[in-house]
Amino acid sequence: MERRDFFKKAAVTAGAAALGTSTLEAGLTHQPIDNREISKFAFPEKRPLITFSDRPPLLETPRDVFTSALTPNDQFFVRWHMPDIPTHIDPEKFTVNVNGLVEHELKISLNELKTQYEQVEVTAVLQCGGNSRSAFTPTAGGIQWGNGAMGCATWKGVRLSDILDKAGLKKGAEWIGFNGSEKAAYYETPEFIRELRLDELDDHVILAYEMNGEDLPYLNGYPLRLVIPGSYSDSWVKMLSNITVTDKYKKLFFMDVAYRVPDNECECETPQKRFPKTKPINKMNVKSVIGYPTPDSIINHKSHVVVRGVAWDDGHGIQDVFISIDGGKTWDKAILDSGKLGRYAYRAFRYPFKPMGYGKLTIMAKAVNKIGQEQPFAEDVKWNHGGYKFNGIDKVTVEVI
Ligand SMILES: Nc1nc2c(c(=O)[nH]1)N[C@H]1C(S)=C(S)[C@@H](COP(=O)(O)O)O[C@H]1N2
Ligand SMILES: [Mo]
Repeated sequence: MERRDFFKKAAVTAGAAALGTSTLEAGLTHQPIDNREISKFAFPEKRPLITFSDRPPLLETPRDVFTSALTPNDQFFVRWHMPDIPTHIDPEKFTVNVNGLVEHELKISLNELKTQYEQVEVTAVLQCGGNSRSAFTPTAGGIQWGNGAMGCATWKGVRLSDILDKAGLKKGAEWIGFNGSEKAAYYETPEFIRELRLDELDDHVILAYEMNGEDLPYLNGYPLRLVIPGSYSDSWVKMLSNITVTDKYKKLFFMDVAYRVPDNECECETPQKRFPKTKPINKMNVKSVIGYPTPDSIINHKSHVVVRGVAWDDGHGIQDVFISIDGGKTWDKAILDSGKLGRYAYRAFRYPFKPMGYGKLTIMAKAVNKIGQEQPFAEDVKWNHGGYKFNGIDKVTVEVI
């Protein structure tokens, strides 16, 4: 196994923006949700992507990538909270540690993970809870993501439950904490730690070392990350170094402050009247995104156009995707792919049609899942101050000539 060195890779990537430099403006620029600029710089193992910040790296996938059910690793979005990410990881020496309320503490090497546990695969959507945040009005605090803080990959690794079985849970074990390997830049900033209830974790939760048949890219959490199909990716801890089992929930910043929505029926509030009680964002709601055409597409009158995109939910499964080309008055069924990637994956859809008019044409997509939940019109999505869980009907306006 080769030693992985982020900077070596950086050196061979033309025009690479290495970690630790700050060539781009940080963060919170408000670009329109649709036409976002792709950076001239590329990070190691990545193509140029929409770049909000390079320290920490915040990279969004452009819309036109969402025409097929799997997202290529080199175009997969990236989100880190802390700028100080390890840049050298030795796969021979790396271990993930399991401790706390367990019978046997474990230090598992990558090699042991790959040889001493059953190897499993799951194709699952990884979506930030703040994906599409820029569609909220008034503006909700946080990175103003367009629709590309998401992707779908086939993850390979071992079941978390198999590891916990090997460690043996002690009586009273109720919570499980996961640490990433990166450090906060200032001592006041909390480290990236997530806690989950043991009874929320089912057999689909894995520790993954592979993504779409390759080692995880550095920026997506090499060498090991948590994969929780159906849940927002905020809990999918990257560069996983430590797993601690406890009897008590600890008040941690990322659990108790971030990634929460109002704990009421509509999960909503107003900027003037914030709802006092909150709950974790947890499961994903039903959503779809159009990958083609894009807002800069020019299409020909009476030509054969195929609208393409992806739809997903938290694992109930997609029943239908409907397309409207008359501003949402009438809807027609799109054709879905076979669904053979499983219930946690994107369903790719396509919808062939001939544009009969001229000028501006708006195309909308609406997904419905197997339990009848459907996307609301974007205008009807309820506001929350964190800007989480936006799932309004997607629309793209093109020019017909
Ligand atoms: N160690 C670590 N894991 C992390 C984070 C982080 O900052 N550090 N961010 C989380 C958030 S908020 C998201 S959206 C996803 C992003 O995963 P990606 O960069 O592979 O797309 O990682 C999650 N896991
Ligand atoms: Mo996120």
